[in-house]
Amino acid sequence: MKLSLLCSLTVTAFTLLSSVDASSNPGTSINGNPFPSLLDVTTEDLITGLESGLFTSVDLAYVARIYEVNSTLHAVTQLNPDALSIAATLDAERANGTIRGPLHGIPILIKNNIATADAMDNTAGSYALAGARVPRDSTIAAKLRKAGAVILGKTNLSQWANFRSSNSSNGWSAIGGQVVAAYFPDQDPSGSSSGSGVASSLGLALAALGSETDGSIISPSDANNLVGIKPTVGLTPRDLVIPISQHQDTVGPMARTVLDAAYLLTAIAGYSPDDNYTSAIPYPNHVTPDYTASLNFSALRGARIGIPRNVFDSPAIRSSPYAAILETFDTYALPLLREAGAVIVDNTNWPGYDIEPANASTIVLEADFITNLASYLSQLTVNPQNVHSVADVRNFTQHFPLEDYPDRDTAVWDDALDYYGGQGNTSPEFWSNYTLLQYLAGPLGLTGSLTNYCLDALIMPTFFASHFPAILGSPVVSVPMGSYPAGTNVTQNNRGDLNETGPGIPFGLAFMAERFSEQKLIGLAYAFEQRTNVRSKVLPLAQNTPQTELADIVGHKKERRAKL
Ligand SMILES: *[C@@H]1O[C@H](CO)[C@@H](O)[C@H](O)[C@H]1NC(C)=O
Ligand SMILES: *[C@@H]1O[C@H](CO)[C@@H](O)[C@H](O)[C@H]1NC(C)=O
Ligand SMILES: *[C@@H]1O[C@H](CO)[C@@H](O)[C@H](O)[C@H]1NC(C)=O
Ligand SMILES: *[C@@H]1O[C@H](CO)[C@@H](O)[C@H](O)[C@H]1NC(C)=O
Ligand SMILES: *[C@@H]1O[C@H](CO)[C@@H](O)[C@H](O)[C@H]1NC(C)=O
Ligand SMILES: *[C@@H]1O[C@H](CO)[C@@H](O)[C@H](O)[C@H]1NC(C)=O
Ligand SMILES: *[C@@H]1O[C@H](CO)[C@@H](O)[C@H](O)[C@H]1NC(C)=O
Ligand SMILES: *[C@@H]1O[C@H](CO)[C@@H](O)[C@H](O)[C@H]1NC(C)=O
Ligand SMILES: *[C@@H]1O[C@H](CO)[C@@H](O)[C@H](O)[C@H]1NC(C)=O
Ligand SMILES: *[C@@H]1O[C@H](CO)[C@@H](O)[C@H](O)[C@H]1NC(C)=O
Ligand SMILES: CC(=O)N[C@H]1CO[C@H](CO)[C@@H](O)[C@@H]1O
Repeated sequence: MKLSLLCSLTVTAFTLLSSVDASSNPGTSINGNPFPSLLDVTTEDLITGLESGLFTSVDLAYVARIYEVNSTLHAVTQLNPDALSIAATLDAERANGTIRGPLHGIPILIKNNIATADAMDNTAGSYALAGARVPRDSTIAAKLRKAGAVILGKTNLSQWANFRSSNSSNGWSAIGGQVVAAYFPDQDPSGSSSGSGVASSLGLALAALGSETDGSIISPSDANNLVGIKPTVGLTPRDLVIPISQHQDTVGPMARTVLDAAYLLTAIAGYSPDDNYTSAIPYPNHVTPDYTASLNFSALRGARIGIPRNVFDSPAIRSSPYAAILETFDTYALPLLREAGAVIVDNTNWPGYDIEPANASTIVLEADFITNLASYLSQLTVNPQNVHSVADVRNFTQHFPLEDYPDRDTAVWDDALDYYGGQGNTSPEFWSNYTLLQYLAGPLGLTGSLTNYCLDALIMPTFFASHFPAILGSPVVSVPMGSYPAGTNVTQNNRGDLNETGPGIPFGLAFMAERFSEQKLIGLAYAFEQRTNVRSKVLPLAQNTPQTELADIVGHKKERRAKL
């Protein structure tokens, strides 16, 4: 109250097109209506085409683009064998006048840690969970289906959402192989929602869902030229999503535009009795808003926006390849935000960031993982490898050759089990670390700077943005901001098998504020996106860009079914 007064001053069966037969190719338009390019198609393009009968949801359940890049980019681990029949049902509903909502008949991919009670596995990329079954859809998947989305398949990821090894690579999983991003040779896709990032960036579906514990939505959105919304922990239900941490995990959209991401967030947000963190949703009767209503071209006018510069600006960064991100931030984003009417308040620093103990946040996540993974595993109705705990999963992983142990070690679990004694999240050590971090990231960090400087929001380059919002469970919206310029030094990941920096690799700008501030952040992000349109200026490499377009699919008579 006081703050607002003060601040008011300011599978299996699929349509696969083996080749495009020019004689039966209906061309790029029907009745003068051009087909939108699948690389950049939006929800509204698809709705328009579906409403006018230009194409059907069955047409949209295309997998030809997935097949074009499956052997090189490994973005998708599994297709939904029911997708075509689901799409046909939704087409029949539409023909009958029943439209479930804006996502009716729209293809969406989901990360392979979001469970579905159908023919698809939910493995987090590990053979420890191959063949495991859940008793029902996760609430997230159920909400997508209710909204009419066609779940086209599951995306590859950093195995266990990057919570296993100290010697792995972003986007590698035993089951899915190595995800590679599209903007540079052997580009590190970032992670852990790596496949969701690559799939959404290349139009393998309208958009994808990812999950984040500390960076796993916004970082691959950063590296893949996408809009990523990391929702407040508790805004989107996490039941039957393979967990790391109940305190930090959240599921959110990775899309090509703010509007597409807002449509998806609107569909998946909401209270669920199966995830009691959603009881923190602050709206009357827990009814979440229509986030598409938050898009506002003028949202930046008068907005007070802070920059916690101590988090990302240092001589070391300035003399690394990452300096290009800071250059773009300072010389492109900030002037543009000012022109749009924002009041930029620089150096709204986070002192808590400089005094955070090295292992505290890992200790919290490891303790949560001990408790939360056991809870997930206890819900399985089929558990072929008989794994019930982190200890079981570690033992399985260390003995199963395809898990690439010991090269990809199990250091995170070793730490949790051996170094910290396998204690779950009710131990006194857990709570003292947890409460310390809440203080550092809150009053001495994000929420403190919002209050003390009377800010509406905070910004920083997405690459550096995830950590304090992760600790607090507060939201981040990332929007494309630019790409590494010509001449950028090519640098490798820790294993030397992927390129992390190099010319043309995208990066984004992150908007942050207090918990449940998504409406505000989406408004600001949209105002930035509409003035920059970076997404359309940063293009994937030609050899990584699928060529199949709707004109190749619609009305195509020669279909064949393929197994994958
Ligand atoms: C990719 O899909 C093609 C079919 O288009 C299939 O022949 C090939 O085996 C697949 N490659 C991989 C690595 O899955
Ligand atoms: C069409 O709607 C009618 C009336 O609601 C319903 O009886 C019928 O089953 C529907 N048909 C389809 C194919 O959805
Ligand atoms: C929330 O749910 C978890 C797991 O189901 C349970 O352990 C916990 O007691 C619940 N907390 C509250 C406040 O209901
Ligand atoms: C859009 O943002 C501007 C600036 O904050 C505000 O004055 C206006 O009321 C907003 N429009 C809507 C429809 O919310
Ligand atoms: C690029 O690499 C060269 C050679 O290692 C080095 O001298 C230069 O400082 C690097 N530039 C940046 C921005 O990292
Ligand atoms: C942090 O954890 C590592 C083991 O992963 C341990 O070697 C190190 O001593 C720990 N540091 C502190 C300050 O606890
Ligand atoms: C560990 O895995 C091996 C191989 O699967 C199995 O033989 C052994 O019984 C397991 N050990 C424990 C303690 O579960
Ligand atoms: C980490 O992975 C690299 C690349 O495969 C390998 O050369 C190295 O031995 C691994 N390190 C450990 C400690 O296993
Ligand atoms: C954090 O947890 C570690 C390991 O259990 C413990 O040694 C340490 O005292 C805790 N730190 C705080 C600040 O509570
Ligand atoms: C990295 O990029 C260079 C081109 O600059 C390319 O030759 C190389 O194969 C890529 N991959 C790795 C792992 O270095
Ligand atoms: C759909 C798809 O691309 N599946 C691939 C997932 O990754 C494995 C291992 O790299 C491939 O064998 C599949 O074809």
